[in-house]
Amino acid sequence: MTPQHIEAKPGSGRIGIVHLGLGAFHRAHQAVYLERYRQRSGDVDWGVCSANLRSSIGLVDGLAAAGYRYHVAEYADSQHLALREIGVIEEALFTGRDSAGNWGRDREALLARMASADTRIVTLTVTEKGYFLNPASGDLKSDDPMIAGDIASPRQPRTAPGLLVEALARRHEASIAPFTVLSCDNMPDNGKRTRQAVVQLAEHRDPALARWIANDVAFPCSMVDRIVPAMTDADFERLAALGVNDANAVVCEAFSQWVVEDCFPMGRPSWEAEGVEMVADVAPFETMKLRMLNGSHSLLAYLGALAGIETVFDGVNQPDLRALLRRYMLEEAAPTLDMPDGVDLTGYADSLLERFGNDSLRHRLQQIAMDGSQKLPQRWLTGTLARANAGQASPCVALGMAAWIRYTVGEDLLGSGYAVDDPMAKRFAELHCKHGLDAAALVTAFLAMDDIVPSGLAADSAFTKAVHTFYQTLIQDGLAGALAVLERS
Ligand code: NAI
Ligand code: CS2
Repeated sequence: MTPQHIEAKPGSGRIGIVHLGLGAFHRAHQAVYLERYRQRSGDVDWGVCSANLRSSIGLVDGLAAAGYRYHVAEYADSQHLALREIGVIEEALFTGRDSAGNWGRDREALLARMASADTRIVTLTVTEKGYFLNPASGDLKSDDPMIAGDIASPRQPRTAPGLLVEALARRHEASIAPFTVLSCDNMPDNGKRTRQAVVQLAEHRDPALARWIANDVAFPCSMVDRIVPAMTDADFERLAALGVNDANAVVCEAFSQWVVEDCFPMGRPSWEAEGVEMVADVAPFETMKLRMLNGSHSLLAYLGALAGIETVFDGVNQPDLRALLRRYMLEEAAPTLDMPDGVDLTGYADSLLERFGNDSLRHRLQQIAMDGSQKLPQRWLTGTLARANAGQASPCVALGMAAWIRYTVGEDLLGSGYAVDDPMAKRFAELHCKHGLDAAALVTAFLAMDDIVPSGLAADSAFTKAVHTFYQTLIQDGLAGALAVLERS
């Protein structure tokens, strides 16, 4: 295979966008759209300063060492690959904790960038937990130690909301118009939720500042989609075989989608020419993607991980799991959606199954299973509550919830252990410790966590009974037994 190879276009060094969360997704999604925009339009002024607030300092320094150039390998399948060199990141900064335990190496540099009048947009991919919101209510978790730290020391912020508040305060004091804040994380109403986090944090500091942010700062919502798994050694070896020795490279699928609410008072690149859908209301697309794509991902992640299945590709190629995902999408997710005319949800479900079957991606189920407490409300539970209120059963989600609860034990059904990576992992461990020998009490305790499970759903006896039944079946008869029960329901 000779891949199509597209070189980066050199920039002018001007930075118009600051990004928080220099992870795999930013490098393979927003940066790629900007590189394509730069190549097509010749406008080299929308350079990016990309920062990591947590992990990893290695990527930040590695990018600098590589002259801020890296590669994105876009695989349609194992035979079709486009290799892009990306050059839009002009600067990379690190504000997290280094190996010596010191915080904020580049914090001042980042805040200066964000406060500069040249910065017109701040984008974010800090994961759902990086907003420090109660997943069910969307309110700021003011008692979280990181947020409490930013309340106590607002001029030395450590969190994304804290950096946004401090940078906006500096602009306000200097009478510089605010930047637009564009969340690119998989959250429902991600713009509104980001505003909520920032305004609620600002209220602790200065109610007038909070009012200014609430009234004058634009927080458009966006729906983002591209499967970008964490890199594996095998991915690096595959690229090396193609002559690409790049420690900062990312592998992803060829498909990419970005739907953005068109509200950028300070201007923006003309992304629409690159296929970005600039719309008035993102909500239907965002909900569709969260419930159908991400909802299926989570279902496969917990059931598959419990059965020792490693990747999405391996799982979706098992006929019973593929059938489960299709049933979940068509019978439990699609009916909860209110889409504009012309959207074919059956076609969408089938296209997702095809994407999951991409033979060039090793998307680990353990990666998707991470942070379930932050993901399940929007992926499964809000839609399931609406169905419960209408008297409709959701057996696939009930099975998924049982699998998630069992997953949080930290050991699969075959006895292999793994780390439960979730900001609420400590609480889960306490519940397992307390109720480990009493499955019914354990399930009841998990369903009573009202910052994850909406109270209306926890009070729905048909749903809770189904979760209890599936949990018992999973531990007694394994995945096959649970799928057999599902087939009969
Ligand atoms: P990654 O693991 O490569 O990067 C995660 C980024 O989030 C890092 O920059 C990390 O420093 C930062 N982060 C984590 N916790 C944080 C916290 N508490 N505060 C501040 N920053 C924090 O993950 P990746 O693939 O870049 O995904 C990040 C997010 O992008 C996802 O959580 C999701 O919301 C969104 N996304 C990812 C897609 C994918 O396929 N990878 C596709 C669509 C959206
Ligand atoms: C996945 C998503 O990690 C996860 O939870 O469901 O990151 C998924 O790969 C993307 O949303 C695809 O756009």
